[in-house]
Amino acid sequence: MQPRRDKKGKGGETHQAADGKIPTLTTQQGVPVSDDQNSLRVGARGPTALEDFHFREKIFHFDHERIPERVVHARGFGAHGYFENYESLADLTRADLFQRAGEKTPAFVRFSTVAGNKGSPDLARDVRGFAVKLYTKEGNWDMVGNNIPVFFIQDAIKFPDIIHAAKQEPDRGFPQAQTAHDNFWDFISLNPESAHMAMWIMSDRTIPRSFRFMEGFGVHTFRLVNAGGESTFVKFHWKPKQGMQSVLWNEAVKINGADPDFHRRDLWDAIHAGDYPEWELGMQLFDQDFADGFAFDVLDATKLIPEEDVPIRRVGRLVLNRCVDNFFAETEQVAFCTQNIVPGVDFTNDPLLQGRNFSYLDTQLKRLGSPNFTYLPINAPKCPFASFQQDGQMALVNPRGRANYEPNSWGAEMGGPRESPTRGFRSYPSEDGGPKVRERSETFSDHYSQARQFYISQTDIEREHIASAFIFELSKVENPSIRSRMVSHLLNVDEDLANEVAEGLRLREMPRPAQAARPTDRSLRPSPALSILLNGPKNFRGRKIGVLLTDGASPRLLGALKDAAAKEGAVLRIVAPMVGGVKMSDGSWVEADEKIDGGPSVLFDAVVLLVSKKGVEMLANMPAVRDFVADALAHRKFIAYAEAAIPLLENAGADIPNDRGLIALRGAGGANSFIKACSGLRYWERTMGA
Ligand code: HDE
Repeated sequence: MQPRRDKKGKGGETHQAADGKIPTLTTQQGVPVSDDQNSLRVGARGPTALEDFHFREKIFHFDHERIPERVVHARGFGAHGYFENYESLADLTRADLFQRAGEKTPAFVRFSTVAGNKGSPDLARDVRGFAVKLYTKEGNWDMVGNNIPVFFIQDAIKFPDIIHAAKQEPDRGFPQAQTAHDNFWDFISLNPESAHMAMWIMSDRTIPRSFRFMEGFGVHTFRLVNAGGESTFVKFHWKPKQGMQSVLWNEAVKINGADPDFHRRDLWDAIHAGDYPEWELGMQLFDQDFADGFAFDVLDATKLIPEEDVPIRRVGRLVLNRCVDNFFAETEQVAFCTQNIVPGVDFTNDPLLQGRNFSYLDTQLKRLGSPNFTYLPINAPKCPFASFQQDGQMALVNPRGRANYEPNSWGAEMGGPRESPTRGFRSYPSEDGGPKVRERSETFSDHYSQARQFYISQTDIEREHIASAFIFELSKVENPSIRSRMVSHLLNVDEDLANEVAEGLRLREMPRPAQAARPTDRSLRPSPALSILLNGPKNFRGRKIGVLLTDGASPRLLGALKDAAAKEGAVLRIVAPMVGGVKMSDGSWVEADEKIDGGPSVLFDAVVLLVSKKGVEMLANMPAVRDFVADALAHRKFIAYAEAAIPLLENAGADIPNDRGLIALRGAGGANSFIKACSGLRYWERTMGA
């Protein structure tokens, strides 16, 4: 950094002046500012003068910095990238972005949590939003999805209810960013259509390790329409090339304290390091015959189609390679709307989707304050666009010429744009008709079969997590009858699960199974694709290792670790007693990334205890060090250790001779076998702890 020649004012305040290289500070009107440290006063100790237009403008603008946060999905993080199409899908759709192999379409993605307010922690147990804006050559296509393929409700008219119930309770204004409270489980237990989603949200899907390690889903059934007007039903999937991974609940709680920005920092760091996350766009394609024969209604957003029934065709990849320049301008102002689709894609009659198509425009107007939000750079199409919409607040793009209506007789120069029967969007002419009724279709009435299918598709570890999550959440519910009602639904899903949860809650009396509109179909086979652990990445790429390093540690071992991690594409972070660094055994210095109190092991996927004998004596009594080791063990992390670290492990209760998740570091061989072991992500065989 250049040394500056700062000046002091009479009161000792710092003044930094513009020069040939540093631009001059001005007002928003462009008037140069002489002093930005002092308001205009009548006498140095007197009242502030009303005519101080610089002060007035600065405070006025500050007072208006906030816009309403999103009513749901308030907390989010966005990044830019592109979608690359693998092969022409012209037989299926006329959507321009799918016509040519290798075609790249600019994209912006915003990940989010649903229930928490803008300042809530990243590791709340919650559904994650996965909203993708594709700036195609024929207009913007917004795929506003989630990281869970089903939803809580079947009809959009219930959306305000489920969201009210999930967010803070209205009398007390808490708890925020948690579903562990009475109102939420009251609503869920009175709405059996939520049973399937309840299983998903109690699974590890709602505590992802990173945005990079989660799937995305379009949820609803959509249509693809080709140039001949033929329609194919489609469900959209985003498959992370990095593989899936979640944290443990005990970790999530601690991460929220240690780094509430854990997910956004992770994405920021990965993109800045050039480790660009990728997802493949998957399509489940099916026709009317399949839809008619499928056991569930494809218009019901509480149901999925198992990948084993309709395989996923991977048609392209989404790469995120650029962080935003300005969080507010891009991540906050981006406006996704489900009704933003392009020629070649169309809606179905899913009542949730139909309702969403109505809702999103409203919410953008409320947030962004003007119908001209479409002209903000993050929202504007990147293809030519022209309409006769005009005026309104903040009209940034204004048509030239005399005509602001059509048809008109002003000709090519002055008359403005015209409709295009060939290129224009045409809705698929589906045959819809019937009496006007407020009625839920009977084909939506099976609430438990797929909830059960999800549960039996999980590994034992994942089932255990689901049961613990129900027990945790329902233990926060004050009203015992709500706890019991929830267990009555679980009895329709799986008796073992219901029993485990009832025991965990110490229910004194087992309720009768909830009355079911349709009995649970127990013949549905497990769908292995629904498990995270069965679909693990089997490598350690993009994961993070925390190395606890002390003075006197071996530079040779650190070098071997660095090489092994780099080969695997993993990141190594140094955690030390002091941030100023560590003096190694050969007298060299290693910079620290974190002081131990700020770098607990929950922030890493695996840890290394690279300490010297003297270092251990100094660390032994530090609570942060004890937690570092004890948590790493309890969270089933792979731990590499130098011999001097043995007392630290023993103090934390490690079973060194039998625990194969503990790897002794002796030279490059030790480092390599540690990194190799890490590809299992966790040493689940360790039975102690969380
Ligand atoms: Fe949303 N949803 N939603 N939603 N949703 C919003 O729009 C709504 C639903 C989803 O990063 C809001 O811009 C209704 C399902 C994402 O900016 C609002 C219904 C799915 C995002 C809205 C649903 C989603 C939103 C609030 C029931 C998964 C964040 C702010 C029919 C497929 C996008 C905003 C971003 C945001 C309404 C249900 C995903 C109020 C009425 C199902 C990822 O318009």
